Amino acid sequence: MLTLAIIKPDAVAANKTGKILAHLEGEGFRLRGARLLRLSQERAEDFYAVHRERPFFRSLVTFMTSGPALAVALERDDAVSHLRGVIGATDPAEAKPGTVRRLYAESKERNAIHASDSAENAAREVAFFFPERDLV
Ligand code: 3AN
Repeated sequence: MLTLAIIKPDAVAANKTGKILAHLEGEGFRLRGARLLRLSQERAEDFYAVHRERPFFRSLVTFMTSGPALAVALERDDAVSHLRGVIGATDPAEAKPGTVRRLYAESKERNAIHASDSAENAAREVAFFFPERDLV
């Protein structure tokens, strides 16, 4: 089963990309696709369309377009729910010790990593960044 993670601009800018990828590999995820990219405003708005009405939407889009991010397609048994556990709560102050966000995130918005939250969203989000031919 595949899921989608994005190592966000805060973590890429702070040179935490390698540590976060090592953490994910240590949890048994295998890389099936990887792309370093800078999201355009239009693409970021599309990706986060479900949050359009939330008060933090504009700020989230500004942050996600602020610099390079690394999108990765990851494979593992039970990939979606396992990755959600590994990344921890949205707010790093509330994330359990040892989770990616507790270890590497700066704040509730600048929270180092995105992970798909359902099988349906994982399928949409993997396809958003990786055409079938780009999955290895
Ligand atoms: P998660 O990433 O844990 O699934 P969501 O889907 O509720 O959390 O939120 C999507 C993204 O929006 C978060 N990763 C975070 O960057 C940002 N975000 C969520 N809630 C807030 C908030 N209250 N203030 C600022 N940014 C937020």
